[in-house]
Amino acid sequence: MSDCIFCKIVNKEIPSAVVYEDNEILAFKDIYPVAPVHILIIPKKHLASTNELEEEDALLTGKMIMVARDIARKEGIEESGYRILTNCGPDSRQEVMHLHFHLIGGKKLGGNIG
Ligand code: IU
Repeated sequence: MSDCIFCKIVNKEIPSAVVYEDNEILAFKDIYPVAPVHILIIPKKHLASTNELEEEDALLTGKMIMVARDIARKEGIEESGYRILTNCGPDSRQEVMHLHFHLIGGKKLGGNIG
């Protein structure tokens, strides 16, 4: 999508600190990290949020979680723990309308996610 900032990051029109890339998935450091490890895992194809997922995307989203897990391992937070979360829609405060999973860790996280 031409006006989507994450599509521009996928297309390298906007630079990002890439930590993982394959033909379907890109992972890069969040520009406003809330924890020592804060990485966004996104599908290269444009999907606005989980609301747009189709049956055929089940493997893709499964791979995104595996990528997050592998990055957590590389970042050394596998044992200390981490969160993988995605926001969907206004009540969740989703800001970027391109599906993304946040991988957050590297510190003791707050107990309230609601
Ligand atoms: P949200 O789930 O849509 O609220 O999260 C969007 C995230 O994208 C947020 O943590 C931003 O800091 C992050 N981000 C980014 O890493 N690079 C950008 O160019 C933009 C937002 I715009």
